[in-house]
Amino acid sequence: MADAARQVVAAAMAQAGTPKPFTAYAPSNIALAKYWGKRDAARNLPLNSSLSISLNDWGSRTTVAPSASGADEVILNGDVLPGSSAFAQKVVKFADLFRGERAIPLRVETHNTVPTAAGLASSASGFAALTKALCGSFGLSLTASQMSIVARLGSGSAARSLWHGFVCWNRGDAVDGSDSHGVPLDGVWPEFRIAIVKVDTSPKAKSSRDGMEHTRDTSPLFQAWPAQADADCGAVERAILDRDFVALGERTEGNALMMHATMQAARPSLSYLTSRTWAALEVLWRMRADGLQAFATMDAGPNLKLIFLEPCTSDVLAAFPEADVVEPFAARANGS
Ligand code: 2P0
Repeated sequence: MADAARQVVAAAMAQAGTPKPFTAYAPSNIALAKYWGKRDAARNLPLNSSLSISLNDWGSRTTVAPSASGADEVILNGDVLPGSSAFAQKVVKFADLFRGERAIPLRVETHNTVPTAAGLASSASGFAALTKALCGSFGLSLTASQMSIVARLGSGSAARSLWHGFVCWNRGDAVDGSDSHGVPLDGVWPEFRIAIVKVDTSPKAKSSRDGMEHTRDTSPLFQAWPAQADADCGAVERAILDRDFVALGERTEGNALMMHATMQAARPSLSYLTSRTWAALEVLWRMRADGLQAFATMDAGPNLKLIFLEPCTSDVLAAFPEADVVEPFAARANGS
């Protein structure tokens, strides 16, 4: 059966040159309206649309080059990885999409520019940067939308990491996934801030991929999710276009808590949130009752991401002194 991602790569690779060293950067992203659940696991197509904010110079910088050793080499943050490592295997498998049957050994070096202490997953920025670097190395002239389709195959959230700022990943309707890719929203919101509140650094028990499959298959609450998630995505987009921060924050937090509620109702129950997450939420909710306009969202892990506008920065940092604050629309460092 047709798969738009594989077809885009195969058609472009028919004209490809020999690989040259090429470096690309992609930002990490946080979903304000979440992706949780697939309608097609083989093509990695989502049940619902999602919308994110990119994290500016927090992301992945990846260089693809021919391998001098004649074998694939995968380097992460300066460490040469054994071929048996899960990361190396994912990278090699993704590069195989491009190489097909051809023996083209590659050296793939990735640096994550997200502070390790932030406890953020990097598969979104990683697969987006890898897609850009592979395309650049082989001299392929794919559009950003086409690269988003290809990156999606590596990791769904990577479809949103081809752009800075707010990005909507439309679920699309086509069976082959040709209309399931990111679309950047126009405009900037210079006062927009994200604080990463790290409450726990232990590794997650279940991957997102397994977690969303388990939720879809066993949670009686999940049947309510796809329609509500699409409605939330539309409402988040409208709130951004209207610069209505409270509407945006309320939808964002409600969407995240509903996603986690579907997991809690799974059988057996799945929870990425810990007592520390809930304690931090209670601090936030008390402050909000006192007038602070900050809202939380949580992904497949216990840490919180708070969204707020610049004038609230000192109040947020007073309550969460360890938080890292990201300015998504600030001038970017060289190369990002
Ligand atoms: C999101 N997450 O929208 C949601 C919210 C986690 C919670 O996308 O299976 O690594 O590789 O497509 O993209 C994380 O899942 O999953 C994710 P796959 P992915 O950001």
